[in-house]
Amino acid sequence: MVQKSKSLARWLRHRPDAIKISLDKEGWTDIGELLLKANALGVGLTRQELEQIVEENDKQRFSISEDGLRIRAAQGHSVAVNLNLVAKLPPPVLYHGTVSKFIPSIKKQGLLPGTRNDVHLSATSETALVVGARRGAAVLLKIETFPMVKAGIKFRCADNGVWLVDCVPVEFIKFP
Ligand code: HQG
Repeated sequence: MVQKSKSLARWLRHRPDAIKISLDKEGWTDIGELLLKANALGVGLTRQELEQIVEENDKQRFSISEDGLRIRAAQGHSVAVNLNLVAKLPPPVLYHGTVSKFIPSIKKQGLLPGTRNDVHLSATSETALVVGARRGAAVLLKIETFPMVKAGIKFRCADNGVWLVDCVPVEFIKFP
C-alpha cells in the first residue's frame, strides 16, 4: 500500500504522463480512468484500496471530490496546476525545515519553490523539523507571517493543513 501511495503521489503531483492520465486545471483527475490506466500498467489498484490510501495517508496527501468521482494531490505539485485555494490569514508564525547547505542561498534569495509550484510552510516546528530531516540535520526557519500579509503576500492553506506561498523574502525569515 505504501508503494501504491507513493506511485499515486508521483502521478498526481509530477508525472501524470507516466500513466497517461490528464489533470484538469485544478489538478483533479477522474478516479475510474486512473484505476483503469494504473491496472493497464500492472499497478493493481482497486477503488477500495484507493479510498484506504486517501483515508490513512500519514500526511493526508490526497483529496477526493465531494461527488466521489475525482481525486487530486492536496499539495506538492511540480506540474502546472492552480489548486484554486482561497487566500487565508495564517497563524502569526509558520515554520520551514531545511538543511544547512541551503542556508547561504536562502539568505541571498529568500525561500523559493524550487521544482514545486509553491513554498511549503508548516504550522508546527515539529512538522517542519521532520520535513527538513528528509535531507540531513534539520535547520528550523521561523517565518513571521503578519508582516508578509501586510506586504501583500497571499497565504493559502492546502486541504491537509500545509501552508503555501509563492516565496518568502529573506527579511521575513528568522534564522537560528
Ligand atoms: C530549499 C514533502 C536553496 C528548501 C515534505 C527545501 C513537505 C532553497 C528545498 C513537502 C531555497 C526544496 C515540501 C533557496 C528553498 N536556495 N534552497 N533560495 N529556497 N530551498 O522538497 O519544503 O512527503 O521542494 O528549504 O514533507 O522540503 O512529498 O520542499 O529544502 O511537506 O508529501 O529547497 O514535501 O512532503 O525542497 O518539502 P522541496 P520541502 P511529501
